[in-house]
Amino acid sequence: MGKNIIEKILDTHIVEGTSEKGKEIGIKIDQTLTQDATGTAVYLEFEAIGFNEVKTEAVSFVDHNTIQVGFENADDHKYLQSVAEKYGIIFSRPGNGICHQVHLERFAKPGKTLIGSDSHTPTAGGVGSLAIGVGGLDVSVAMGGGPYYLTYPKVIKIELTGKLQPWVSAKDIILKVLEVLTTKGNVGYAIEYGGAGVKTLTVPERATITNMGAETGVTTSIFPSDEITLAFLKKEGREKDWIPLEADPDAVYERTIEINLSALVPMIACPDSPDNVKKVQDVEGIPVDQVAIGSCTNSSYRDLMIVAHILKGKVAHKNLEFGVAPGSRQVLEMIADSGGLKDLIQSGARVFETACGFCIGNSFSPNSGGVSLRTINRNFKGRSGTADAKVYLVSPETAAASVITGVITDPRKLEDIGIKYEEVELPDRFFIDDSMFIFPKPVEEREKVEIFRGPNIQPIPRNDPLPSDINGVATIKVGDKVTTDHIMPAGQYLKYRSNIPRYAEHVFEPLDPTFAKRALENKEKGIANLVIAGESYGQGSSREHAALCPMFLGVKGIIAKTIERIHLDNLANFGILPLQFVNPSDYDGINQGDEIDIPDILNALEKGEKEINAFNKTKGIEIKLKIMLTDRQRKFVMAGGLLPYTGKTGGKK
Ligand code: MIC
Ligand code: SF4
Repeated sequence: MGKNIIEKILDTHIVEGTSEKGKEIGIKIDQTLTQDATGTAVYLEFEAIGFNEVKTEAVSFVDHNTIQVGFENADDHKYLQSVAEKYGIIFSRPGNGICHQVHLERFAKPGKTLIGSDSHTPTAGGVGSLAIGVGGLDVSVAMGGGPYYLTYPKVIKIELTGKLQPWVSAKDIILKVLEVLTTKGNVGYAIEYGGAGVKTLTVPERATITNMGAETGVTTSIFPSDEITLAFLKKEGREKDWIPLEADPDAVYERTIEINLSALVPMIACPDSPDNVKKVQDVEGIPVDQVAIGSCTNSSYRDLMIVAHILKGKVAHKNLEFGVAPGSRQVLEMIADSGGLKDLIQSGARVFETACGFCIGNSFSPNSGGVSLRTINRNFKGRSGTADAKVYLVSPETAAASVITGVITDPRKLEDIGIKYEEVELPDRFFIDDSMFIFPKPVEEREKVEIFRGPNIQPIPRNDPLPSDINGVATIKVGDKVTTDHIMPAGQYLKYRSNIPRYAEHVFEPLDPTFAKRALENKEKGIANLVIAGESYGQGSSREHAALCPMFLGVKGIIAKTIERIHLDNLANFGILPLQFVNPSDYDGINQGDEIDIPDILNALEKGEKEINAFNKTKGIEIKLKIMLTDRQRKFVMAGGLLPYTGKTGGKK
């Protein structure tokens, strides 16, 4: 039987387990990436485990926390740079660009495995790399040479036919995919693109699609590696990295979804979820307060040049604020060179630094109740930094059209005001300048490197072993689709990522600002905190802080209808029990504040039980729960997490 692309790459990287869908396997990892906001924890953990050098091609990027109000972010940058120099990691200096964009340009390779401590790592799937977003501790282990464990995924094929019409672009394709697959129910799946339509898409366009595949919750998304991939790698001076990669003609898929590109129209994700997708024409006319173009989804040369072309000779509508953040230094240099930057400046764009910036909510927040049109990938409530803002996700074309009119506008209408569609030609060679990377020194020189630890760098706290019985309370009850942005908000608190006790003060703040205090009080009284949740708990970001900080507050278990992949692994890594209702309707029988016991839990884990009974003492009801742990994970959850299991403390001070 033939293989699809994902099976081909997995099967050449398996080091533990067998190629059986739904079963846990361990794979060898070729490349790793980290970014600063998750990276400090990754390297504290790497040090705690006691590794002396990296075994992967590892890159450490600084792109998230570049606002630097106070000393904290700068402390983090210095820590990261010194760790990189010590252990032989490539360091991408702040200003060099967003990790995924830069990795795609300079490092991503077809056929290789990549894991990154950021959920949008699958961006590299645009060149045919098997790229997966994971929690930080999993990256530390892989950097040290350990396998990365995942469930062998079931593969969905998205068959692209036809060709995009003018004013419709890659973002509209992935929004269409999100309309079909939604943001929940896709755990255990991966997406592979195929069909004649693939040949009509350049690598940056493919990368927009694989990037935002993260929002569906699949393990990864990938495109074949073909002559278009080769052409892209040539432009980057990396043709030697190319290998051809395609599915066998008789490859088997779990399900096939067909999208006819010729029939696709501009799409928009409405507040407050990336799957609340509509046609732009159906929401046209809504007044816009802000347009923000950038992020790892849509800030390539092609994306910014189409915006520059649309806005040439125009000024942003007086009722809105307009900002652009180029994805990388390469993109910025190239739009400067080709005149696009001038057109943007003349249109009134506020040109931000090449970083995540507004996408993570640390700057350019919208006004109260404001409508913000963004080319980014997430519009969760409050993520922009303004709790009641209404964020819409759109293509660069729709964003630019709306900059001119001041209202949500279908870009196809631009023709009515005399703006002709012009395809953006990619230059033969991209601007290549690796001078903002610091490459590893020879091993002898690394020994002398002193690691910088400013006051913001605190060790990773250690969890206690799991008690034999859990006597707990439902400290909080939340609904469906609670994201890691709800559990562990980023934005203004990002600077505490390396200081867990301080960051933990804000756990669940967007949903219940009293949670952290209440949880700590319970912990001090020896009462276990339990979180009751609906479907798709922990979707969104890979931040392990959404497990680490609740752990610090004494959270012992999450009882949910379903839990998303990366978050589930993070919970296990830090010794929090991921439990799912056997009967989802039991969710209704629990109220916040109910006392809940899970007797004999340790014993159940030891014996490999798949289910356990919990008792709601307040209501006198028994609740059947599935224990969502593999045999491998059980061992370390019993010990209080992976670090205590391996006898490691939480990092040096
Ligand atoms: C995000 O887009 O939510 C982030 C910020 O890039 C996160 C990582 C983080 O929280 O640091 C992600 O996607 O994993
Ligand atoms: Fe940065 Fe936004 Fe991409 Fe996350 S989604 S890596 S915050 S640009």
